[in-house]
Amino acid sequence: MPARADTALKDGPIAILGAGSLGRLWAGYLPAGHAVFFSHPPRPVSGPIHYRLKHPDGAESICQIPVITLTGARPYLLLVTTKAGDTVDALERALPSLPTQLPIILFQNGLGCQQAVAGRWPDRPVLAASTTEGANRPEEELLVHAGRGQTWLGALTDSGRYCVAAAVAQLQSSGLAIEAEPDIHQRLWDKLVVNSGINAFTTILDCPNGDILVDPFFLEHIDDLSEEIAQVMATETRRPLSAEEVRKRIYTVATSTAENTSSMRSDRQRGRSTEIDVINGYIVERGKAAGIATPVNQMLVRRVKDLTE
Ligand code: NAD
Ligand code: KPL
Repeated sequence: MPARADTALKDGPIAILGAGSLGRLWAGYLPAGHAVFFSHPPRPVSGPIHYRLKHPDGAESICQIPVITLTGARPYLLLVTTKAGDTVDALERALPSLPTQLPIILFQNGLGCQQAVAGRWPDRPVLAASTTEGANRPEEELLVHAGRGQTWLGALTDSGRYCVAAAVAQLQSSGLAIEAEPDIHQRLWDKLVVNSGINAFTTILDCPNGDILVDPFFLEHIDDLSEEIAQVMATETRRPLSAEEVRKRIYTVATSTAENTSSMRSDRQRGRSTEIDVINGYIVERGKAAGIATPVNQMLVRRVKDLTE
């Protein structure tokens, strides 16, 4: 792979699978003409996707991103910005048409989906991103970049390791902050800790992130939940957190994002399936594998599913 950002077009565009909030964020920040969306089969290609991108400072820019079919496509990178539950299926459809050396970058929250993709395509260069960027679509043709964050990129498969530096250089042309992460599994776990302590509570209580901190239901369960997360994390990562550190991180992020609607609450409000299986559900699964009881995580999974399925 070439290492310089200005070689993108010579070597093909950056293709994005999943033209939702995060896909539109990357497409909107990449230099004009560098990003394309893959069409979403079986939906027909209906010309470019137009939208307004509202930046964190309130300024707006207009985006027009081409939509291409998979047939004959030779992209330079593939950004996968589908929801976790759609990702393997989306790649099953897309990858047979795409070159085997194409770097695939997964942007899903939670864990489980990343291992499923790397396990299904071990010989392809598969990378994962963990991002604190926040984007949402209050209207069909408006993408709001809620606040500037940071993205870390690391390899999930052996061949992915050789692509990290060039992919980072390429994505830096967006102006969004992104850097290589040698231990992406740890980064994904660090984010999982926070999502496991906030998303389900905001969905069950139907409240913004900050409001959970004074709710009796959250206060009843947060200590045991933090203990479960810490115990499972200790079996899974090189830099585990104590239960107290888990609890502190959950409080810190719920406080700093107090007014936000979490992605899970937003999915429920829109009648979409949630990512509970790759958040608290993943902790339940890894707990089972390690012989660690996770009753609070199980209860949260059940309560969210009762509301959304
Ligand atoms: P979204 O629902 O807005 O976008 C997903 C898009 O994927 C939708 O447009 C959907 O139509 C499309 N899609 C589904 N199946 C497809 C297929 N087979 N082929 C092509 N497109 C398909 O979701 P989002 O908010 O953009 O989140 C995407 C992922 O990124 C999630 O896993 C989320 O956890 C993660 N993430 C999002 C943000 C954010 O700020 N939005 C931040 C961090 C991580
Ligand atoms: O990542 C988030 C999400 O909503 O999925 C948090 C950190 C909880 C911010 O809303």
